[in-house]
Amino acid sequence: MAQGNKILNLIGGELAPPASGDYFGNEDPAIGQIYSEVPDSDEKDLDAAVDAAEKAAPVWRNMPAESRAQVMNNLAALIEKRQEEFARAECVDNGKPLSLCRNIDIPRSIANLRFFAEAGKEMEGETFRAEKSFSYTLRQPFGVVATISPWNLPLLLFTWKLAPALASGNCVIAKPSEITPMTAYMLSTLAEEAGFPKGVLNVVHGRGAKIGAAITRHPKIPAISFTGGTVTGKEIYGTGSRLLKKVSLELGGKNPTIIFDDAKWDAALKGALASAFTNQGQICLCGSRILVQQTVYERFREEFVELAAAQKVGDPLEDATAQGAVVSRAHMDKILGYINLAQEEGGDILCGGRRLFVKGRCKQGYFIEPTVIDQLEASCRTNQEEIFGPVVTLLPFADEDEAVALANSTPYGLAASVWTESKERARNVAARIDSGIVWVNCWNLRDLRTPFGGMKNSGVGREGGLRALEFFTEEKTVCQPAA
Ligand code: TXE
Repeated sequence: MAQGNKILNLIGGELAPPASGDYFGNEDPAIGQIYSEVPDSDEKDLDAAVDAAEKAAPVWRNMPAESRAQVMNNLAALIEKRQEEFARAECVDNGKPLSLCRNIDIPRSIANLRFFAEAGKEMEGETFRAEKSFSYTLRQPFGVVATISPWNLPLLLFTWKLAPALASGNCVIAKPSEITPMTAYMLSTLAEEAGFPKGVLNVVHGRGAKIGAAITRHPKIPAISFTGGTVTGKEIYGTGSRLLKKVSLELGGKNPTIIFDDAKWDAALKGALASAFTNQGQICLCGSRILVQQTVYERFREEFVELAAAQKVGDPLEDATAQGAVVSRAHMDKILGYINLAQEEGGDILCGGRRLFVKGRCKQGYFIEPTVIDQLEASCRTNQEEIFGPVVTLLPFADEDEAVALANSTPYGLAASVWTESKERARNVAARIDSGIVWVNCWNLRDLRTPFGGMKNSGVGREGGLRALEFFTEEKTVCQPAA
C-alpha cells in the first residue's frame, strides 16, 4: 500500500507527501528494523488539512445522518474485506500477536465505525414547555475537530475517536501515533472509495512534539480528543484550555486486580493473567497491581507465577504466540528501567525480569519476559507509576477496607477488576473504588454504549456511546414565546 514503503498524508481527498518532503523511519519492533517511512508533517500540512476540512464542513454537516452513516458503513465494509491485510499490518507495525489483531484490533475497529454510524442517527435534542415559552435544543457539530491517538491499539483507538467525530457531522484532522501509523494510512486510502467527500477525513502523520503540538494550538480547531500518556495529556490540556478549546483526555492507568478468597479460583487466575499481559501489558486498562487476600496469597502467587512463566513469548506472526514484542526500543528500555527500579526498591522478581532474545527472524526484536514482582511497598514508585509493559506486582491485603485503600492509593483511576463470589461485597467495593470502570469477575468486557474514561490522573471527560457524540457537538437552545 505505501508507495516505496512511504506513508502519505490524506489532505483534501488527496494522498500527499509532507510539504517539507521529510520522512522518518518506522520500525517493525519484532525484528528491530525500519520497514517504512512516516511523513514528518508540519504546520503547512496542517493548514492545508484545516482549509480542506473547513471547505468540506457545510457539505458534511448538512448531509442527512443516514447518508453519513452509509459512508461510514462503506468504510467499515472495505476494511472488513481486507481484514487479514489490516491484521498483518497492525501486527508488523506494533509487535502484538497476529491472533490479537485478527480477534480484537481489526474487528473492534470495524465495530467502532458501525456502532457510531448507527448512534449518530440517534442524537436528539430536548424540549422545554413553560407558561410563556417553548424551547428546544439542537446538537450541532463544531465543523472541524481533531483526534490524536496512541500506538498501543493503533487502529482501534484511531477509529474509536474518528467515528463519533464523523458521525456527529464534523470534518476531522486525525493524527495517529508516529510509532504505529500504518493501519491509519491504509484506512485513509479507502476514504474516497467509501464515499467521503474530499476534506471530510484528513489524516496527518508525524511527530507528537511537532504536528501534534501544532494541532493543539491551531486556532481553527476548537475540539480535540486525545488518548495517550498523562504527561502529554497535561500539555495538551494546558495549551487547549488557554485557547478555550474543548478537550477530552483518556490517559494512563495503574489498575488494581483485586482477588478475594471467595473468588472462583481458575477464573480469577486466568482473568488476572489476561489483565496483566494482554498486548504485552500495553493497554491502559491492564491490571498491573494484583491485590490478593492474605488467606490465599501464597497459593495465588505460586500458581500465578507458574502461568506467567509459561506464557509463550515470541514471533508475533506465529499462532502459538501469546505475547509479542513491545512497541519500540525506547519503550523496552523504559520497562527494563522500571524492573531495575523495582529491585532497587526491594522487590523480589518471582519470574521474568529480563529482555528476551528470540531465535530466528526476531533475534533483534524487543521482547520482555512476563515479569511478576512482590515484596514491594504500595507507596513505592514501581507501584505508583505506569510501566505499560508485561510487568505486574503482587500485594497482600487483609480485608475489604485494606483492599479498597490499596486500590485507591495511586494517582490514577481508570479501571479495576474485582474477583469475588459475594454480590454484596462486589457492590460495596465497586462503589468505593475511584476509577472510571470496575469489572466484577471479568476484565475488558466492553459495551460500546457505556461511558469510558478515567478519574484523577487517568483523564478528563468520558468517551463511549452518546457521550462521545456529545463531546464533538455544541448544544444550542432555541427559545420562542409559547403559542
Ligand atoms: O505517548 P504519547 P508515548 C502511556 C504509557 C507510555 C507513556 C508515554 O505509560 O509509556 O504514555 O507514551 C502524540 N502534543 N500511554 O510518549 O506521547 C503522539 O504523537 C500533541 C498510555 O508514546 O502520549 C501520539 O499520537 N500530541 C496510553 C499521542 O500523542 C502529542 C497509550 C500519544 O503519544 C504531543 C499510550 C504533544 N506535545 C501511552 N506529544 C493510553 N492511555 O492508552 C505526543 N503527542
